[in-house]
Amino acid sequence: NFKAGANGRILKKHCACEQQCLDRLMKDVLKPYVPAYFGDVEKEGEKYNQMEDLLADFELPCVMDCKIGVRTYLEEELTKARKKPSLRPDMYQKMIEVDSDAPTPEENEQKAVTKPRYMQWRETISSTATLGFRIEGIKKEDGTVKRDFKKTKTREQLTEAFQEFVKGNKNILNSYLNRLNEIRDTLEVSPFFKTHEVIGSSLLFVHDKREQARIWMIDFGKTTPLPDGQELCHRATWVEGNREDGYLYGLDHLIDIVISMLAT
Ligand code: 4IP
Ligand code: ADP
Ligand code: MN
Repeated sequence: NFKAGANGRILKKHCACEQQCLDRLMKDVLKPYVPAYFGDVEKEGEKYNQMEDLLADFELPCVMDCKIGVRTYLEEELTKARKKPSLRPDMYQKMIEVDSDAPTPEENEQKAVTKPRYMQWRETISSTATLGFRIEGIKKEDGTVKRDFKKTKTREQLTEAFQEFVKGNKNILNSYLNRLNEIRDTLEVSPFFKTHEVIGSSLLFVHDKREQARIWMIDFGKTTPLPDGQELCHRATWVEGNREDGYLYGLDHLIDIVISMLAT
């Protein structure tokens, strides 16, 4: 999905939806908190979006990807699955690898599940459904990647994972907290954020042993504009049709956990 680009840039497989978001974000108050976008390019017959490599200024970066929001799939994926359910054997396999008791008898017979069914299951076994965010993965400075956070669900489990990520370093934690507060303050006044449903987007945490620590918003492949005149509050409960994403609901919890960690 990714390719190294020229001078501190990366190439991500092109997606028109993400391109439109990045174009709009470059003109929004959120610009400092998203990777700089340099338009699309074609390489070896494939189209890419070209953006700033957020790791470029770090020395052996530690990286954490947290997916924000209470919902991780689009409403249209629900409608589609209802009208014309497409069965996903790959998602059934991913499900039984984590919990062989999770599928219903019918799903076991089909050896397949629908996409929203899988996504909702992922939301409820992790912290997404209750706290509005989850850890997707952590890369340590030695380059090793840990992805087994699928069942990381409680405040205590999240605190432990964060603690291990920063290795108990309070300077780093404090820089992260300041950055999270800046991002929240900016989201609350951003015209882009008011008018877009932000699904499947992550906050990317990056620090190194020089105690440089920053956070950016990434992944706008499922971020979609609302119809003219409609706005989201991003904290309200999602009910089908209202398109609420729980982005700020999740960010509030994330900030609250970091504050508690700094207090102890
Ligand atoms: C993945 O599930 C992630 O949710 C992907 O989201 C999603 O891609 C995949 O759907 C789904 O299979 P696991 O993380 O449990 O493997 P992301 O890309 O944000 O990580 P979408 O297409 O929804 O962005 P499919 O339909 O692409 O398989
Ligand atoms: P996908 O849509 O395939 O899930 P993402 O945009 O979420 O792709 O990116 C996947 C991973 O790639 C992130 O978790 C992060 O580690 C890395 N990444 C994404 N964008 C950047 C960037 N601009 N600079 C550096 N690393 C990035
Ligand atoms: Mn992603």
